[in-house]
Amino acid sequence: MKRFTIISGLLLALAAGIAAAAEEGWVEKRAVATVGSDGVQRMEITGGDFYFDPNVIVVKVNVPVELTVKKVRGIVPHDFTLKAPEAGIDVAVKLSSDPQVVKFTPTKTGSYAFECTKKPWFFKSHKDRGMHGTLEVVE
Ligand SMILES: [Cu+2]
Repeated sequence: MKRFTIISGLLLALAAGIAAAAEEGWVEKRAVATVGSDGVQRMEITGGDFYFDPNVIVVKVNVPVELTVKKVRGIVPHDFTLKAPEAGIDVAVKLSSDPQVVKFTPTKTGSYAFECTKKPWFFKSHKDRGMHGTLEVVE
């Protein structure tokens, strides 16, 4: 009887672990933007089902940023949304397989979240399925 309790306890813990992993499949993909000879830091970001690659992007403060955002082929619509008015950033673009360039200059150091805001009715949001990341603005 005692053994049965221990085994069912272990199975419960295992099931909980699997459920947690399925809920959040987010794995960090960090990239540091390089400053071009024209003084602009550039980065390409690809969105897919349900991720951004990279999903942690490091940029320098007070240096212009150009993000090239695009979507991998697929029928699911995605967007790239980064609202950080305190740092001079206000971005919301629908992703397409044609790359689009987003420009801004971050004016304040800090970590700013970006995400896909899509949420089909009765389903989990794309953000909850892993479509989110962080822009790290550093000195
Ligand atoms: Cu999405």
